[in-house]
Amino acid sequence: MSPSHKLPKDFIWGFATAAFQVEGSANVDGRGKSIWDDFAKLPGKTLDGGNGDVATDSYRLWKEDIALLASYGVRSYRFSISWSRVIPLGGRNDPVNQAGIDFYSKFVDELLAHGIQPFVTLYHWDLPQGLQDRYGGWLNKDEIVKDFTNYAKICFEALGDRVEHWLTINEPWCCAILGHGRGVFAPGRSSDRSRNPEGDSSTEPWIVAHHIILAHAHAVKLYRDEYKSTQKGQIGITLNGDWALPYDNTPENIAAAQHALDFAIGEYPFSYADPVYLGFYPPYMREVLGDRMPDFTEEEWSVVKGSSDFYGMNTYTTNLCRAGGEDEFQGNVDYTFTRPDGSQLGNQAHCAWLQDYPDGFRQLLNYIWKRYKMPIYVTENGFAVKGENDIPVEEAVKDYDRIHYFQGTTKALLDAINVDGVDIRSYFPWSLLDNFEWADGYTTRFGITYVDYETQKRYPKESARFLVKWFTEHEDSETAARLDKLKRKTTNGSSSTTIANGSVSSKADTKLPCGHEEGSPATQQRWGIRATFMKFIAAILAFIR
Ligand code: GBH
Repeated sequence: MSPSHKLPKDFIWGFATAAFQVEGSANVDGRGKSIWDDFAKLPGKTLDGGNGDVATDSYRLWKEDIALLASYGVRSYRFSISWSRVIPLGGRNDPVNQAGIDFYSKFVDELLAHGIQPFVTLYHWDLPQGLQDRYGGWLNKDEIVKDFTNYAKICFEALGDRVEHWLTINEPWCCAILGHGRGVFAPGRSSDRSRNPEGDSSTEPWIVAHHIILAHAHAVKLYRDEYKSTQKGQIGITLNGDWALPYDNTPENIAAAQHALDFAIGEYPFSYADPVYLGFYPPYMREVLGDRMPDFTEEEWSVVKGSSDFYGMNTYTTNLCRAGGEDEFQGNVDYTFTRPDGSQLGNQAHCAWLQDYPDGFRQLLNYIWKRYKMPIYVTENGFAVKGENDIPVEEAVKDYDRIHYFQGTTKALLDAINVDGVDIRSYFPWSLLDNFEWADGYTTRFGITYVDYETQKRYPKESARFLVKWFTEHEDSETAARLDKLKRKTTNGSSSTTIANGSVSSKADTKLPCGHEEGSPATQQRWGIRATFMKFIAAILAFIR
């Protein structure tokens, strides 16, 4: 493969998860409640009535999950820290839970021992319930900014000597709009009294969004002032945003697509990227929101502007945009996947909001690069195969629609880098595991690994095989050599099994890549021969010794 078809030097790839979606063990080792604990248990909040009490049981199965990552041969793992494990009640004067810190500390050590770089999110939507109860959580500027900064400080202190990549907050749009506008996510606030007992959708989302940006910015300032010079890491925010195409060539729909981007990349009805990277809100936001739009003081702006070392990007799809519509949260733009001629933009996923359209990914990467001129870390990208939850595991692991999606996005990624010249530094498919998909419960599966929720067994899907092979083949050879050395050094001379090339080194265990004794019939067959061979070699070695 010619060098121009490779990924750039030091490119980071791996898989992603979030604490509440995988950890479970809600009442274990001193963890306090998060706002998702009780919310998920209210009738009608999740599609299947699922909650986070067990999830993929990853708090208990953490070593198996890391062994699975190692078997895939990833270079990095993006996971999030549960704030209420570290500070059960959440606040700056509340007790710190050493058991929580110890858990993440040994987790980071184990990752590093396998040559896997931790890529850590501080906040992926699981606010301590204690702070929601005490002062309304994100609605209270003075308290939440101080408490989040204090929580961040504890994490930098405890893990910053080993963590080189920090994300402050995952997708503020979702906390603001889904949590305080539509009321479909915790804490479940909106003006819709048939849905939520409290809230004001016309003001709270903007207030919350505003405070999130400020809390993020203060955590970054703290890191830069007190830790960066010694810990030498990168820190930033990660934003959701999908590409927007005009529905047709009419001027109003072309304008609608730009408005969707202002509200989206700028983050839907509330631009996050413009304030963080450019130091202002998009004028269109002000036009729509008028005096409901909060503003920062000059002093606040000086903390907010430039408060991210990179552009953290979570993106999944592309929307066709039509002017009109009542939905302020989408910038009064209607979304569709159906073109004027009736055809679909791409393959439909299990969730209504997602279709496969890789060219949109490439265009979005270009748009962000031109607008913000920041290196881009793609921190989430993925697909939920339609009906995957309704078929047996043997079929679910043959996830060809997901492979199709990733074939498209990996090619788009490479073209954006090598043809368009966009500075992209990481790619994390969502998700390592099928997991608790928020309001969808467990009905929607985003994993590249299938999880049987009854047994908690993990089964690599075909898409995992595709991705691992693709990234292994496209890694720059110097980077690969450097990272392999790290792995060999830290794993005591043995490189672990990777599913990319199927090679098994001398000291690698004979376990399946799913980290359990057995896999699906298909997986069993594939690994059975290799395992038998390994046992044979091990027996000979034992005999010689
Ligand atoms: C990510 O958000 C999350 O970070 C992750 O936790 C989650 O598991 C993953 O997506 C898969 O969903 O039609 O109004 O309900 C992705 C961004 C923004 C995509 C909200 C879905 C639904 C809008 N999400 N969007 S709505």
